[in-house]
Amino acid sequence: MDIIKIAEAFDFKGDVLSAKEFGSGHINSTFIADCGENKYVIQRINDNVFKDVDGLMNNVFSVTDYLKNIIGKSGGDSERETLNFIRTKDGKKYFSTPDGFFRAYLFVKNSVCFDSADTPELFKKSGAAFGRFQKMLGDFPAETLTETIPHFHDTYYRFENEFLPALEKADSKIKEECKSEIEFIKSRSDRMKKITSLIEKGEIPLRVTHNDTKLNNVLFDEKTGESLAVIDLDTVMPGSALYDFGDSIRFGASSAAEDEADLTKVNFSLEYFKVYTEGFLSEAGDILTKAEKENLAFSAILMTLECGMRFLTDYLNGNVYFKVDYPEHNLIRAKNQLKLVSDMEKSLSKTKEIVNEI
Ligand code: ADP
Ligand code: GN1
Ligand code: MG
Repeated sequence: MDIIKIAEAFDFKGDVLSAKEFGSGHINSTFIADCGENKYVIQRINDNVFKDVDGLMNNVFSVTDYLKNIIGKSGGDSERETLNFIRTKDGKKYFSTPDGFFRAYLFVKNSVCFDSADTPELFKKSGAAFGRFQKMLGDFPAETLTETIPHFHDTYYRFENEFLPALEKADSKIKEECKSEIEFIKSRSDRMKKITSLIEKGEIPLRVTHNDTKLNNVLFDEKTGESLAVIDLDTVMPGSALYDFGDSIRFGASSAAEDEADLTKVNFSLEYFKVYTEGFLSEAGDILTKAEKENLAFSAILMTLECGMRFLTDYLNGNVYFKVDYPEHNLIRAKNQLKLVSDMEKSLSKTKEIVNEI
């Protein structure tokens, strides 16, 4: 795959001088193309994960157009505060090649992403960024969006249709190896329908949500340290604000990385839970309903359990979904997430109290 050739298919300003791989996500492959004055991000869309590339690209173009309009009206800089996708020279939203599907957008200069929050202030800012993102998309017509990954945060669906079938097919040696994790997940299947059934009953609203709210999906200004933009928009689709809140806590309120193998280092931080909640509610507090607020603390447990179950499912399936650096990577990630679930369960009365106080 010649990434320079791919870069040259896009309507960039200036000649492509170089292009190199970049980023640490588990799904897409990211490259930076240098065109002198301007730099661009190029991504190969993982079409094993995103089956409907056309629908996906229509989503991200329409969401970012919508955001650019809001940012512009409020006097912001729409070239830095959201993604600016660039079409191909022949006007297409992405470039199809035998090596896969590629899309491109402006690289935001002097920006930085963080894989962990060294300070509570940083994590609080990410909460405000995701809360603001939620608020800005409050009136976006949800029915125009394609569901890029159906049942993405339907935890019980994933349990029944992905985890149990993977278990069924796995050989007995692997099942023995993961026995305690399998039991841990199975014994919690009763609570997996909680958020989806609140949506079905109309007790909490379906909104346009991000659905992959890891800290490293917020771009910060390198000079001011302030948040700039929410990125990685492939999973923006109808969902619950609880998914966004819970997934951020899962990733950012842990004392260790998602794949830390030494579980004594993996602890849930109440301090980080508190500051994130403050940040998130400072922006989205006015639009969230009472029922949503009452379930914020629980959502962190559910999103962490779901992610642990997804990692374990992928391990049982032979690592076909998430990128891995070594064969047990997904098992380590699963154990790590389930340790966090235990911690969060023990802290549930405290996290509820924190939400109430805020
Ligand atoms: P992934 O699916 O790999 O998580 P992301 O869209 O989150 O892909 O991008 C990966 C990384 O690339 C980000 O964490 C960030 O460091 C960098 N990045 C992405 N978009 C931009 C941008 N517009 N400007 C600067 N850096 C970016
Ligand atoms: C994946 O692409 P990335 O790394 O931001 C995954 C998320 C998981 C996350 C776990 C489309 O996100 O759902 O929570 O890994 N994205 C998709 O780190 O499955
Ligand atoms: Mg990302």
